[in-house]
Amino acid sequence: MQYQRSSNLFKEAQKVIPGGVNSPVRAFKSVGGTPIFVERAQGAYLFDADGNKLIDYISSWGPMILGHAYPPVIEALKQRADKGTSFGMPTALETEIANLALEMVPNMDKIRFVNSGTEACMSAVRLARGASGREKIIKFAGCYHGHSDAFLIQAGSGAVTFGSPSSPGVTQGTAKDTLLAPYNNIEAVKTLFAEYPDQIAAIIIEPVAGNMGCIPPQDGFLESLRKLCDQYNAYFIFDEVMTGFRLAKGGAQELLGIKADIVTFGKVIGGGLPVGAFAASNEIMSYLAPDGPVYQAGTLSGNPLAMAAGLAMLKALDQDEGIFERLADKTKRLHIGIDSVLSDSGLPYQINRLGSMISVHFTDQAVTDFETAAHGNNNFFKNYFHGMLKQGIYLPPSAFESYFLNDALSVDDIDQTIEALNLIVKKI
Ligand code: KE4
Repeated sequence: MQYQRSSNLFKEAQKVIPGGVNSPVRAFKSVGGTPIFVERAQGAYLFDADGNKLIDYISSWGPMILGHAYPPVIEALKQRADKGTSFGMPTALETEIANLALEMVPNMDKIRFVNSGTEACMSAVRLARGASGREKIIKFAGCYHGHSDAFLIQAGSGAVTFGSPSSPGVTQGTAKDTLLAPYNNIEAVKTLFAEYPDQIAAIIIEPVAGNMGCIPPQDGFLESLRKLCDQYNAYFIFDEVMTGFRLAKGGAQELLGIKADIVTFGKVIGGGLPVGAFAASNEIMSYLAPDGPVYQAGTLSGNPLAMAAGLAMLKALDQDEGIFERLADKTKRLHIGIDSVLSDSGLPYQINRLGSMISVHFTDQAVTDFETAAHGNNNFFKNYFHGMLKQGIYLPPSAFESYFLNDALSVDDIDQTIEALNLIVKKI
């Protein structure tokens, strides 16, 4: 496979777009090489600028759960476009998708649509702070909730001090209100609550982490966080931008049997168009403008094209009883296949999986949090990524990402992926 046109396109893009991309992970910084420019996609396949056909395991980082260019979504967009693309006025379509989403997701009464997962998480934290009158939040090292200042915080020095900015431009004033704990470490969270018993507005967590690779919660972890939130009157925010409408119809709340107070969505809910959302009880949502004092707004929030795509996607998922089991089965097949190849390779590796989220880590330690995820051998990962790419398999270009399987992937595609690994494993 050659990537000459992608290489040329990347050079052109770099002249006018920072880093040549509109989101950093696309730039292949952590795996090196030239990012692949895609021409089009169909089902499980990407067709890049050089005409290469690639089996896609990122599904646009989650949204394309039913495969690319899913016909009902495309048809819904075509139908809707002729009616106009944006009004800045309410439409019945927003109520229709809101009703369906709230039927699918347990335990929520109202939902507000926004334009990205970042916006959903940023708004959810503001809502929790406004409703509680408290200022601090707890997040977990390695969890990503979008690029809002409050989340771009890394573990500060010392176990329980507040975090420090992980990006220039984020102020110490912001950082002091974001407390960090290691994922799967309930003792660290107990210590934070003991240190700041009446100052913590919320815990925000990826109920199944996908931004350190895939890291499932250990038994009892989420239940213990739920109890701590109840004990200290803090809100429990599930960031389901990745897991929502992917792990189950009702997302991680349904699959793991845990009730959150506020849930955020993105990715799948928009059918590939820019949609985020956050949902909560009537009581919590009563604080949100225009009913209440917590301000949040957006010119393109509830955009009719995005709502049409999201509604078509949610309808398809709602009506397909077997979708989530099929995705989990395909992911299990991939897991077994990768395991069978790597087990004979002499390489240190871990495979984490839950539902249709999976990741491979080149380390001999169990990967249960950011620190253990960071022990992965990135050289092995680079060779793995590029070796598989040469075989026509497009994996996430970072060891700190989850794979996202889609329903268009066939058993043959998965078997071809395993065969590709078999062919390149000696070069890792
Ligand atoms: P967006 O603002 O990118 O729509 O969503 C932010 C976000 C929030 N919460 C979780 C759990 C997320 O995974 C994300 C975004 N995910 C990344 C992939 N790790 C998006 C890819 C990118 O940044 O380009």
